[in-house]
Amino acid sequence: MGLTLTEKILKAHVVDGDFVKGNEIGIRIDQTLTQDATGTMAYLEFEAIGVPRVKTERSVAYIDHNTLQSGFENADDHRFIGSVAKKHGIWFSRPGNGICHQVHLERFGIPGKTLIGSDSHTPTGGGIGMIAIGAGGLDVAVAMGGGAYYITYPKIVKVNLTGRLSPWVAAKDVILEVLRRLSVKGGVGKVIEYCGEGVKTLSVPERATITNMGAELGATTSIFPSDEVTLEFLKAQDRAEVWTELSADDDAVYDEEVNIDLSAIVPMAACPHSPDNVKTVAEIGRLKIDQVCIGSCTNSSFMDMMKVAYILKGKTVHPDVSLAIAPGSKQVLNMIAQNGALATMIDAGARILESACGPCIGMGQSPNSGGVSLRTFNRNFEGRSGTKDGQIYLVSPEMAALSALTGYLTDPRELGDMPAFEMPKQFVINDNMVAAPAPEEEMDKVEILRGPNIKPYPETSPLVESIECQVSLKVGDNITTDHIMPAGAKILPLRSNIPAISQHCFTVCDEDFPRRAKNMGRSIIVGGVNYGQGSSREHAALAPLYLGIKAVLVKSFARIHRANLINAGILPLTFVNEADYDKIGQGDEIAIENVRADIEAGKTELTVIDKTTGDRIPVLCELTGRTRDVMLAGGLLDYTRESLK
Ligand code: MIC
Ligand code: SF4
Repeated sequence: MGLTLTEKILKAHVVDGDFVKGNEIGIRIDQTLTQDATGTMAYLEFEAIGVPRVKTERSVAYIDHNTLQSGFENADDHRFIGSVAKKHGIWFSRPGNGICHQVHLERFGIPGKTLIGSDSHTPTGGGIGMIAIGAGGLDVAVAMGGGAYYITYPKIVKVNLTGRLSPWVAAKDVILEVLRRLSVKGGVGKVIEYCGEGVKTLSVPERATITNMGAELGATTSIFPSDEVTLEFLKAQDRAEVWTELSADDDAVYDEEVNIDLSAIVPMAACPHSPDNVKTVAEIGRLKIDQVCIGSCTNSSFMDMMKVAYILKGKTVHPDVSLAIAPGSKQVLNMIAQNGALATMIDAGARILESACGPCIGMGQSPNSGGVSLRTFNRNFEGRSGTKDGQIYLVSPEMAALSALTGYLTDPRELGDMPAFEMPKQFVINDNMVAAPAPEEEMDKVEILRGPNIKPYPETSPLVESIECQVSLKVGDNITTDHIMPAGAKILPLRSNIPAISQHCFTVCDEDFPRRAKNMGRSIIVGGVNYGQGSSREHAALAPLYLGIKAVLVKSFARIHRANLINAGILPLTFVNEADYDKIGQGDEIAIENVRADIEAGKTELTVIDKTTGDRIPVLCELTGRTRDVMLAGGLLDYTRESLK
């Protein structure tokens, strides 16, 4: 029986566990990446683990999220990360060098290698045939220390691409179509593998747009084969030597199959407030817009920028629209500066932003009240833009650029004939904004620069004998990590200060939650399906940990967030019968008796007693050997320290 591409790469990297579907397997990690918003915590954890030099083939620390620097905090964090990187063998991509996923694809990604990153869009690397997975900061710290990364052996979905995209229809529309069909929870526990004749019609950046936004499916990762198109891209990056040809066997067996005819896809938009709320332009109708933002790790490649410049050439942005553009990397920005495309954008009235995440994570450019904003990004969760009632639509760069001129959502096919946009044969290469680590013999001389905003990891304790407390919060379905731990210009600077950031935990849903939870001392949270979707931020587990949350009881979890809860020593529980969700209310007194002994004994079904109503609610606590030990120890940090002793 043949193997899928995913299986081939996983098999070559498995170091622990049986290679059987549904099992937990540990894989060796070749590369890691961090960004600054999750990086400070990841490096504090790496320091706490106590391994002097990273053991990976390549680890890179990027600064791309918190680049507004409206106080001392961000600049301090950048210096901290830079100094840790220098000391411990990590490459440091300085602020201004670009968005982690874009730069990693250009300069560091290697087909067939494994990559984990403390950012949920790490699967962008699947665009060049990597198994690239988003993870919590602590998992990345452990991988840097040489530890395995654990995933559930995934189901593998084949997306068979046929045909070719019509003019002005984009890779963004392909992934929007996949999201429309599968939904934001359709990818949980799965790897999405793209195959078929249509693959070779897509360039590497187009493939990367698709794998990037696979994160919004909840998928473990997405991957494309490594073929001649990949080779051409790597050649143009002066990296042909890292190329290997990789694809699935012809007789590979998949768990599910989806067929997509590229020529049948039309321009679409994900409407507020979910990436899977996808409609065609015709279905949305004439929508007046206030703002357009082009950029983010989804759509900020050189080719995206060239298409945008072509559309803007000689025109002026509509008087009612603000257009902001953030090219994804220094390489992209430099190339469009050199070839004149940047001047074309400036001429049309675009507001040029630095190569960073920027508005995607609410760092500036929040739309006006109730404003309609078209963005080429990947997430449009409520409030994420920084404007509570902002109406965010996710679209392709082509649609964004044309709409910025017309003032309303416009189908880019109205542009008529499309010129042939050619991938460059040679990109402009200058890695002068990536600092190399100090040689091993000099690492002791490197001083770690710690600013006053950097506070230690919150206190943990081994799992208690029994849990007796109240329900401090009850929420509904599809709660995102942007609800649990919001980002934006005000809150992001607190990422290395858990006591301070926890004051904002869940305030999007309930302003009183942090105070209430802290007053209760210990409590649990109750939620619906797909709890914790979105970002990989472990702060969505660390802030609840700090506020005394002992367990989270929901209908179902998103993958990374569940792992982060376990890493933080918070019990992840799911209802055996989803209908029991209605039986338990906010403020109820609950008890989970002998929880430690039961988990130690390997029991997976526990009982939550609702002392307020008298109900006995069966719940699942599915922990394997390793995650069980992590939970008993009080979290992954304690467990790793123990196991290194
Ligand atoms: C995001 O897109 O939400 C982020 C900001 O990149 C996050 C990471 C973070 O919260 O720091 C992610 O996707 O993991
Ligand atoms: Fe940055 Fe946005 Fe990409 Fe997250 S999704 S890494 S915030 S550009």
